Amino acid sequence: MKDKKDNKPKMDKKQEQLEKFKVRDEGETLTTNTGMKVTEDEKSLTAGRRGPTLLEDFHYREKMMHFDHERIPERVVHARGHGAHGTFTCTKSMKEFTKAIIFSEEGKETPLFMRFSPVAGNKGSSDTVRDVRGFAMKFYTEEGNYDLVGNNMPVFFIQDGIKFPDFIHAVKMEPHHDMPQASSAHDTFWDFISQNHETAHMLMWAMSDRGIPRSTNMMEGFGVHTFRWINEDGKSHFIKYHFKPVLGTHSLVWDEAQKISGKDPDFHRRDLWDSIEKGNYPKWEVGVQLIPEKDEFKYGIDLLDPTKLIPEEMVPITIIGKIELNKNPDNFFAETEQVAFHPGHIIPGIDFTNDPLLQTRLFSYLDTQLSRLGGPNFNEIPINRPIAPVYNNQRDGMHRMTINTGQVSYHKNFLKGNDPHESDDEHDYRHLAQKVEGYKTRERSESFDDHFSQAIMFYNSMSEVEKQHIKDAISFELNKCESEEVRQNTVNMIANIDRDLAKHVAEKLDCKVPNVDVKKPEYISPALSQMNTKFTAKGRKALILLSDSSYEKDAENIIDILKKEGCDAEISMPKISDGNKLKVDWAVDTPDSVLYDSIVVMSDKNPDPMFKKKATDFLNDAFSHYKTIAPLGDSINWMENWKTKEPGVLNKDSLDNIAKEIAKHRHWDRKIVK
Ligand code: HDD
Repeated sequence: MKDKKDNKPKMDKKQEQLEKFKVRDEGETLTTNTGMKVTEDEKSLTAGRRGPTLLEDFHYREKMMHFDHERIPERVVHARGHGAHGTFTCTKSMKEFTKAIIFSEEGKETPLFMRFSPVAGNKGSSDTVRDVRGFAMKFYTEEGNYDLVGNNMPVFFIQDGIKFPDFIHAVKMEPHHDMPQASSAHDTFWDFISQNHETAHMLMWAMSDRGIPRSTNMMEGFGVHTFRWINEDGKSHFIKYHFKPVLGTHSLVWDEAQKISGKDPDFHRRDLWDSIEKGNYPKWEVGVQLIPEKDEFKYGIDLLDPTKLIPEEMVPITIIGKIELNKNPDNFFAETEQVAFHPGHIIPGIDFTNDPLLQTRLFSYLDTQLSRLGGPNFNEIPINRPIAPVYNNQRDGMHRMTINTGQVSYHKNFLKGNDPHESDDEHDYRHLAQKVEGYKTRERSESFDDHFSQAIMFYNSMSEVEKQHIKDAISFELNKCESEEVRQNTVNMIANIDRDLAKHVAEKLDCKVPNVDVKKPEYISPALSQMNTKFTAKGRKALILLSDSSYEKDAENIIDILKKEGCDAEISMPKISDGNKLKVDWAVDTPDSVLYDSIVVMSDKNPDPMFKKKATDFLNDAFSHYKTIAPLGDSINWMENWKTKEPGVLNKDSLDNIAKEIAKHRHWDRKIVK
């Protein structure tokens, strides 16, 4: 819902609730935590002007005590993350299939908070590492919080959560020396991969371009597991959630991603923050694949196996809503750090399946909050509070906020007329009456045994460019492994996916390719290739470098062309004081080519030497990252001749096409010398 005056989102119920907890101290006097006004905050209390500090200094002690304890344990996985508030709007009523209040009425808006997070790195690591990205949503519905804790990839590395600690130990830093930070390029990860072939499909995703997204706003999201929807008649459907970014799904290239990690480790966080501040609200279309219970076995793919997806071409996605992120948090710790997701936070109309990964997750998320947030009352923290009222007999514990009145805190009771009482409303949540039988066992159904068909499908659904990126990524990562056996084991494993892929890696790393009869792909899913996504200049950013202010007019023209297509531009000159009319964002030694989607240079013959060096580097870097560039004026002579004839290299005659060229994302048909 938008406020008509300034197009800013109106305050929803969650924002109204959060507002009550906000502290604004403009014009206020400093106080202690007990509210006493403070008259001196810079000098501790000492015995004499040059004497020792006194234990009596209650103000100093309170201030230091709080500071000493202001860190909490970071998340054991997904430690680094950034988030925002927004709105989910239902665009197609799904009442027929689910009684979930958020999906049952066209036009219904539900407040939500989303957090995005690489998995392996520590809280202080970088945004653009190669990794899976968390895609976690908390919907604040009138019937309770609904958490959908997904990823930007639709499958997972393992089939059963009992292996999660093993997998995470393998991917995170090795315990003896705590390296490498935020990277899967090391022995233990690849040892795990090559000893656990169920990882094959997800490995292809992680080593593909999906592992290095261009932007949070250009990431596809997935619920991963098959869930159930239950309608008012108690009828169940299987569903899989999809979130399609309106800007399309796009990625960085590996060299660029690594350089960004140094130049701006907050690249994704900053981009999300800036786009919301500018009113370019990130958006996703929300869709589901619906599978009637009777069709559970129709596709030959076990819906309970989280290493498998159902191709969109097999079961099409029905678009049921949209997400818009339209408000940045006011306080990172209070909101983004303290938000606590849990796949078990559901509402009537939603239910689980027996996917063994999902089932095990249902234990872990509650449990982990105890050490992270210090006790069982974390749902009382403002960001986690439901907008639905909470009444039960749970009491006390660390940091309890509510004051539950009265004598009675148990069920059943006579003294309070049995309140709070159980609901007898048919609409409210009841476990689906599912027939379960069998022997207790630690065995898995044979339908979980096929580990390679979908890895083969994924690899073969990629374009040649994308396949090459997978080959390069695996070679890079394995090259960082010290154990020759781990490298060979991995080549042995990927030989089951594609011979050419295995050959490429083996040749680079001096391994042998085993003779494996690779299965023919059973199907190809074009929707998996990022070549078939949406392309737009919206959300992109160009850097325009000017050697002097005589080019300001030309720069303004380009900015106009770009702005019309929703593409931002920043200006750099030798010094920021060099601008005449135009605001100069950066002195030329501050920005970097890798932080932009396009580089434009306008220069005369004798620019400042630093400007010339930087602008040449920027153009060459952007060229080798397949980006649109425009070397204008004398800068055309700073590039090798052949490059200026390559696709996406504009000159003064083709400059008007700049937004169209940027919208292509990358010019893959460019010859790049590697
Ligand atoms: Fe998990 C965090 C997503 C498997 C145990 N997970 C976490 C977050 C996301 C996911 C997005 C960050 C939430 C946030 O922003 O606070 N996890 C997934 C997906 C999985 C998955 C999509 C597979 C389909 N996770 C998984 C398994 C287990 C866990 C199998 C354990 C059995 N995950 C956790 C956790 C975390 C977590 C240890 C760490 C912090 C937290 O929960 O709140 O409980």
